[in-house]
Amino acid sequence: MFKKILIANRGEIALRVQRACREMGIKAVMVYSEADRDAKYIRLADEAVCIGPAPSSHSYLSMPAIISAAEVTDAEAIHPGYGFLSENADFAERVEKSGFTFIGPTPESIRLMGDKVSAKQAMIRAGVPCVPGSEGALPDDPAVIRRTAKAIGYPVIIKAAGGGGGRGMRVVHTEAALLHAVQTTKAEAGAAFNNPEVYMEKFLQNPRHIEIQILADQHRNAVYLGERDCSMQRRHQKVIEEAPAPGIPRRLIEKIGERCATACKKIGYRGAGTFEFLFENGEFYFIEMNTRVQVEHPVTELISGIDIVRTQIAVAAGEKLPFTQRQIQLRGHAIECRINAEDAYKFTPSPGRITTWHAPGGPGVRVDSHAYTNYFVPPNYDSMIGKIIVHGDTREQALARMRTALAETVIEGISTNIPLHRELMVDASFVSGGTNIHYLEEWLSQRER
Ligand code: MV4
Repeated sequence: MFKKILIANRGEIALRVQRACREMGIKAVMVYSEADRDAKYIRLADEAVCIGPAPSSHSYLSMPAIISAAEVTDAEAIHPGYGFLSENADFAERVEKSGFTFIGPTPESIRLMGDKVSAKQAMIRAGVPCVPGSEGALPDDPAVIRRTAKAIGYPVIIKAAGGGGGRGMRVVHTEAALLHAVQTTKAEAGAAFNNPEVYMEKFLQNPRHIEIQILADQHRNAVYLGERDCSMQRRHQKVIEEAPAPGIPRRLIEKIGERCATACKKIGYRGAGTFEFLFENGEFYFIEMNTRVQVEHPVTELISGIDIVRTQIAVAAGEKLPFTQRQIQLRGHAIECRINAEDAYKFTPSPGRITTWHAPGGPGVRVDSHAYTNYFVPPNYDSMIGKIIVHGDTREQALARMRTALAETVIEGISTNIPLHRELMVDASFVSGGTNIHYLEEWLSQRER
């Protein structure tokens, strides 16, 4: 096992990975920007290295700064967390070429999944069901583009190969709008991702966002840890996640989960990963794969009893998965509320000093956060300052525990979205379960203020 790992991230996930290291008897090297200098998780570290000024482009996104920090501290491996450089294949490659282990998949896997056209082609070959669409990238020939859309049937969606997570896509409802939409999306994709390739899919109007968590080792073993429902989102930012997904029959989850695990074995995937699906009318359609640990991984940890971060580290060190698919038992229901430093309904960022931080507790309540009383939320980064995650025997119990946890939570000095979560936890449709990806935005637009 590694003796020392460098954690190339900040905030709650940096603390989460640090905790896994401590539990495994591994020394943790934290890197930090000048804006994060005084954070408590930096003081808790075995070693800490300042990697630059507040802007992430000069700190958490600086490959030379991070690799030098690993060199001077003699770390053996680098955990990228989520966001920042976590899905950057060039970073993974430079980490490995510098003699460190990248705690994640190979650069080849990251590259394959980073290009959404090659990801989809790999999944079709591996037997994972995808949204009906163009075979690969769209050609330039207008006649072929028109014919492709006609065959798929309107509405269609044009997506950038280099996009993902909602960036670089355009819905087209009529043939009259088609060619202009393709041209515009191509131009934007070329500018934003340095890759003008686009592809076409049938546009699904009211799907749910269901994702499958997988874990794979370097010995071609792969398992799935069930699904998460991440449909409660606003502008492609998830707000609430839960596991299992309400109302989806277990046999469907088992069928798609097996397909994902088999696909991992076929492509030689290693580490943690997430297969994102749209789910509509009882069918799963693959859209993207995330090659990192995700913000919402704790809901899966709570229902599976498996420590995903610990397993990432173990398999990166070459260990075999310590469980088989048959040994994985999912139990109960988990819900996560992301706590953001922002106005609860206007969503404007609210950085600044937290004057009171009173976290909830009790049975089945987990708080993943680096914040505390007197913590200063820097204005330079994502507004998420932590997560409240609850577990119960049933969804009803998990909801009751989340309501209690939110009622106990006191955060003063900045605005947070806690009031929004309190309202959603008693909303009739959310409480019934199974709302689609548009529900939250529609709820917000109809909500009277
Ligand atoms: C779609 C779609 C409907 N049909 N693809 C948005 C994020 C990116 N991961 C893929 N996205 C979508 N792809 C087809 N063929 C609708 C979305 C979408 C969405 C997906 C998941 C969660 C929230 C969403 C919000 C708007 C649109």
